[in-house]
Amino acid sequence: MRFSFDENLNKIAQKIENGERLDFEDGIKLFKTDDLNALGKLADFVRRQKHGRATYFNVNRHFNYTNICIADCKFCGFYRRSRQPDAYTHTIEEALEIAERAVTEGATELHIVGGLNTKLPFSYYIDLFSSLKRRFPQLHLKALTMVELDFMARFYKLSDEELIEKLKQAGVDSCPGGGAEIFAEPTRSRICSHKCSGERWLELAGKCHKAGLKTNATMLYGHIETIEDRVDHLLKLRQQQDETGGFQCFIPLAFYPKGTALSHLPGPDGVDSLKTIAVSRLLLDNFDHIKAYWVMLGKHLAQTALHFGANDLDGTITEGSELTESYSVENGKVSMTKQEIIRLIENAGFEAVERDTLYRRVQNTVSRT
Ligand code: V47
Repeated sequence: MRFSFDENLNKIAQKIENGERLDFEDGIKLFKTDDLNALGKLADFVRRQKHGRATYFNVNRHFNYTNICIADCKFCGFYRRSRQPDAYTHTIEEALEIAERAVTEGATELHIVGGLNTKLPFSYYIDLFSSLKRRFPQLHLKALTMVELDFMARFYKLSDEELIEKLKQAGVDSCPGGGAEIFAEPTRSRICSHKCSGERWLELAGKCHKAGLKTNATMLYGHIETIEDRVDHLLKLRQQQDETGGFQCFIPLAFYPKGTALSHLPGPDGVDSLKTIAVSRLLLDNFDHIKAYWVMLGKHLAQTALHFGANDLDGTITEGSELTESYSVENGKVSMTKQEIIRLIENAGFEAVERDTLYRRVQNTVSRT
């Protein structure tokens, strides 16, 4: 039996077997293939070479310190203007209470992001991180996207290096991958004209890596972007990873239109999401981890994505994150128990491994298999 009825995939499979790097044209051909099974098989082959059957998850919680934001992104249903009745900024005390609950529930990570809020003094951030770190030294603070860092450097008139150092000193341990959206113009300006450019996002990620902070990377897909935009995005990330090597994980984010200025769009379907995960695994040959983010994919599609190159399901998350609730396809529900995640992974034929943010195994939580 021939590997694929798509001749392009047969040629790409050969390149992968020979350990050759895929290029832009390969990326386009992968996205355009109709042979989903063969694409999945290729991605699964690479995933098993890297990780075998191990599939990671973590116990975490998201905390969104403010929903007030000046960026006005078309795909976002979370942000508010400061005068809107449901605009909020959490106090440090509230942050500590949320972290306390997270730690009691076994969380090893707090994922902290918020809007670009011009009402906050720089001291708010320093107090936030240093208070959390002082009270919960064992809790990993994965905080602030490159877009927030760009805003802070400009707004508080700090050099990038100075800013990163101050945040590290205050307790930030690593950075999440949000804000990358789609790097290519003119698409980026059409969906988030007030955010920093793709080049700036990558520059800041490189500076974090050089300062010893690991970061993640994302791509928002399924809105107005083209296949070319997606491949361009992935190759720019690959290039940055070649240069500074500090990306831990890539997370394709499925656009969820409800409640946004792009609510007339359908969002990506299941086949598109599986293809995007698989192509990411194949193009990003220098990324160890590809995350199937179940909040946006839905639990069952995220589980299926484990056969299409993903080796991470993200976390238990738990309720109380306004941002995750705004884009959750699970009817606004954003929590899973550890047992539920382990069951999803095992039922897909993989071995569940609880990890911390830096992908170290957490003792006593591996699956039965
Ligand atoms: O930057 C916003 C996206 C991101 C919508 O680093 C939306 O481990 C879909 O980056 N539909 C924030 N997506 C979330 C994020 C993330 C999530 C989980 C893990 C990690 C990690 C990072 O969410 C934003 C934007 O790209 N987003 N609105 C929406 N309506």
